[in-house]
Parts: sequence; structure tokens; C-alpha cells
Amino acid sequence: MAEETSSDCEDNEIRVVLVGKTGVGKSATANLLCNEENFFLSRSGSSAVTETCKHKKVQLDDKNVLVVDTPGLFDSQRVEEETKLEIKKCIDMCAPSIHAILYVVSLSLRLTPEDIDTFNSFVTFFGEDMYKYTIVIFTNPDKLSKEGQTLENYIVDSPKLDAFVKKCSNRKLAIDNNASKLFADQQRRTILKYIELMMHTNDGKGYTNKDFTEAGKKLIQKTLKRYENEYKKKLDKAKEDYKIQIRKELDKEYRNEMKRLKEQNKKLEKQVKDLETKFKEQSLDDAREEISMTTGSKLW
Ligand SMILES: Nc1nc2c(ncn2[C@@H]2O[C@H](COP(=O)(O)OP(=O)(O)OP(=O)(O)O)[C@@H](O)[C@H]2O)c(=O)[nH]1
Ligand SMILES: [Mg+2]
Repeated sequence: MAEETSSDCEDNEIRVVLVGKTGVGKSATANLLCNEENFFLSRSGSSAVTETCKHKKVQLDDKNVLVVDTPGLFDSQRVEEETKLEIKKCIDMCAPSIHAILYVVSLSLRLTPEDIDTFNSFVTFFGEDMYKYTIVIFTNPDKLSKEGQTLENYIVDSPKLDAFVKKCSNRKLAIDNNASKLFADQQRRTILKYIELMMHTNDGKGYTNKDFTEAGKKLIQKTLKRYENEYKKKLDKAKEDYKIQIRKELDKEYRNEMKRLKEQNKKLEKQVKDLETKFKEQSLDDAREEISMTTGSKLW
């Protein structure tokens, strides 16, 4: 299915994307990978912290690495399609291909049906080929040691998680984002080694957006259509509001003009009346004058 480019690694860049549910530690892992304290905003909270894809280019040993952090796949406050569209954007950010998808799972959060949905929608969107490029990262490993559990047991306890990890050829790593600087450096190198090993298995080729499944493509189309419709609706409403506004202004102007004309008319009528009175008086005076002239007597 995958139509891969043969020269993916010619640009000597390793492109890595972190995905997973909200709050599992994607941004914290991205920071660990970039050796940054807080380039990618990472904090606890009930709502999503990362809202849009963000990337950073770093040099690790002699490798150029592009790290892309994504919003959580599942967040009740976000439209799922919107988030997936954002993830598509991140894939475009990684053009021409992604060498590693780090699928992050938190050991401190209980596995819920939502996690399983996340796996499923992940595959529906990216296609079965994505397993070839995926490493499952388990954050908060201290939780396991506190409970005297091993990572293997934790995975086996959840058949769906187990199946997912197996499909990723058992590529999994426990990463403690709360570790000391020294251990963080060691973990960074381990992740990088793991990625390189996977890339070697994949002959240096990466996941490209040509690998999107039909479902993924349809979802993008559907989402774009929805945005287009919303935009059209907003535009129509704006046009209608504008018309109403213009009508109101014209109405007001018309009323003012009518008032002005009425006042002017009143003034004119008064002027005409005054003139009439004046003419009448003048004519009477003239008539009196003429009569007195002809009769030689003054009438009044
Ligand atoms: N103890 C411990 N805390 C961790 C670990 N990884 C992440 N955290 C904490 O978990 C919280 C959530 O981490 P984020 O990196 O913001 O998670 P995220 O997946 O990016 O979250 P969204 O951006 O909201 O999707 C933060 O308080 C982190 O400090 C870890 O390995 N151990
Ligand atoms: Mg985040």
C-alpha cells in the first residue's frame, strides 16, 4: 500500500511525531527528546494543553532531528475531526515523510475504552502501515515500580494494548519524564537508538501522506466540507446583517429627510400666508387710494 520514497534519509534528518491521548505526556517526552525544559508546553490539567501541532529542529549527536508535538487525539472539548485534521497538518510538516511515530501511553492513567478507541481511530486514519513506524512510549514508569508491577505484566493485562504493541513489533519503551538530567540524557539516547534501529528495519524509508487510508482521506474531505459550509453560513449571515444595518441607516436617513422637508414645507406655507396677507393689505390700501383719488374723499 505504501508508496515510499527511496531517498527519505538523503536529507540526513530524522522526523519524529508524538501522538496519543490528551495528558499522557507527549509534550513532556518531546521536551526530553529535544533536551529542552519547556519548549513544548507540558502541564497537568483536565483540558488539552497542546492545541496545535508544534515542531522543533534539534541536533542530537550528529543527527538532525525534527520533533513534532501534536494535540491529544481525544478531548471532549475538541471536535475529533478537527484534531485529526491538525494531525494531518503535522504530517505535512514532516514532509516528505515521517521516520518515527511515538505513540505515548501514560502508566499513571487507567486504560479506558477511550484508549482502545484511540488505537482504533489511529489505525483507521493512518492505515495498517503505520505500525511499521511506531514505537509505544510508556510515561510515568514510577507508577509501576510503586505497585510492584512490570511493564510486560501491565501490557498483557490489557489484551487490546497487548495486540497493539505486538503489531508494532513489540517496540516499546518506558520513559520517565521526571528523571534527573543524567538519566534524561540516557533516555534521549535510548529513544534515538530505538528510532534508528526501526529506520534500519524500514530501509530508511518513512511514512508518507500517500499512505493515508481512504477513510483518512474521506475524513479530511468531510472536515474541509464542514469548514466550507460553516464559512458559507457565516458569510450569508454577515451579508444579511449588513443588509439589515444598511436598511436601518437608510430608514433613519429617510425619516430625518422627511422631517426636514416637513419643517421646510411648514416654513414655506407660513411665508406664503404672510405674503398673501401682505398682498391683501396692499391691495386694499391701493383700492382705497384709488377711490379717494377719484372721489376726492377719504373713505377711512
Ligand atoms: N511523574 C511523571 N509525570 C509526567 C511524565 N510525563 C509527563 N508527566 C506529567 O504529565 C502531565 C501532562 O503532560 P503533557 O506533556 O502536558 O501531556 P500531553 O500529552 O502533551 O497533553 P496534551 O497536550 O494536553 O495532549 C504534566 O504535568 C507532565 O509533567 C512522567 O514520565 N512522569
Ligand atoms: Mg501536549
